[in-house]
Amino acid sequence: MTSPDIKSLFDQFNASGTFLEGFPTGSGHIHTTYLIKTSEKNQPDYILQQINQNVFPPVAEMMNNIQKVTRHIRKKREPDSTEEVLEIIETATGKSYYTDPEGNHWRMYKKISPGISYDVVPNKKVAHEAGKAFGQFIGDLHDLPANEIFPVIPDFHSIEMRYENFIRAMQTNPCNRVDEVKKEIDFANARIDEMMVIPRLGKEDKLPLRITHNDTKLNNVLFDENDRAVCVIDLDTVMPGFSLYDFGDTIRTAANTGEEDEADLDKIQFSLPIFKAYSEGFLEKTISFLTPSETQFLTLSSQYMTFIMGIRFLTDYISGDIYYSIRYSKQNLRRCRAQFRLMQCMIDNYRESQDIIRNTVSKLRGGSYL
Ligand code: ADP
Ligand code: GN1
Ligand code: MG
Repeated sequence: MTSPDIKSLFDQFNASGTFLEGFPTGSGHIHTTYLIKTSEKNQPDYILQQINQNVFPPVAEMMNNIQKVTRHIRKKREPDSTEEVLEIIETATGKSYYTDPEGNHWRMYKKISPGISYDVVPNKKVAHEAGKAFGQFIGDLHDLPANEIFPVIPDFHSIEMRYENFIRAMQTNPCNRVDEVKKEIDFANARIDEMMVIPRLGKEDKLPLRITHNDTKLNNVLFDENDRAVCVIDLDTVMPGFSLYDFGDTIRTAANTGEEDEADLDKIQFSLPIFKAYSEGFLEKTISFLTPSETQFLTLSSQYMTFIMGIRFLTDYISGDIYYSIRYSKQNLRRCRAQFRLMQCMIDNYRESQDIIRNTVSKLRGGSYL
């Protein structure tokens, strides 16, 4: 692919400041993201993204969701708040994204400054702050009617759907990779039944449907220099969902002592202190509305989200790496192995994790776990 002309793309948007330079940034797996710097010190920098249309075909609906969500949250912020809300920069014609002559869709955000993102958690404060930020996010959206949000990727966290896709990929075996991943397939098959607990609760209406973020990995919250969380980003998947998904996915990324694609599985441990710090932050902001069935299954949700990502990475590896962007040839397989190892560590630490949740809930509820 030829490099895009970042300057002329920048010119399509209603931005202030003069284009100085633009280069790739971030470690997201979905979009192609560029940082644009402007010449003036008193003007913002920008984030330009080429939207991944394979993953998000309903682009207009997705951008409309993001407009609604950001406007809703912005109305709730005090004018002097240090927390920021993602800000879409409109095009010169007032649209939330620009379509180039080849049909690629582009959008631009104001860059959050300094906007530090972490792939691996550096300390407990970051975990606690991330918990508060993602907890607050669900709370901020509790009064946004669910029918106003378009389900951009239906069944996004449905393990049934992900497992079916995995079985189909194994049967098709387009790249002859199935023999290489027998151990991972066995792990998935051995764990699937237990993971059905959460969807079953959903079907029995035991989990309230809320508007959730659905992609709460640690690097989707930005921090300032003092490790305070300032902005939740990557709002593409904001949809009706379960609070458990949001809790579990940050634990998957933050309580892992290794990278998401760590090859040395001995470096992957489940950090109970980080689990505790995150849980305390998340519960501080959500305890007023979470139901007992939600708090009871927070611990299991970390396994659920880790398992689902392991299955998705494995499916993508078997399918020939068509969904997630990869930097080297077996990255999806390494990501899968790391998820399954992490899940095993979570299983080994289940009792201790559940005690942490119980104690935190009791403390916040003045002595009662329920
Ligand atoms: P992806 O879906 O590919 O993960 P993201 O929207 O999360 O895309 O963006 C990728 C990365 O770009 C983020 O992890 C973050 O480092 C950076 N980024 C995105 N939006 C902003 C923003 N508004 N301000 C600062 N950095 C940003
Ligand atoms: C993707 O966009 P990004 O990199 O924040 C993916 C998530 C996965 C994550 C795994 C739309 O998130 O669901 O949890 O990779 N996003 C989408 O790291 O599929
Ligand atoms: Mg992201």
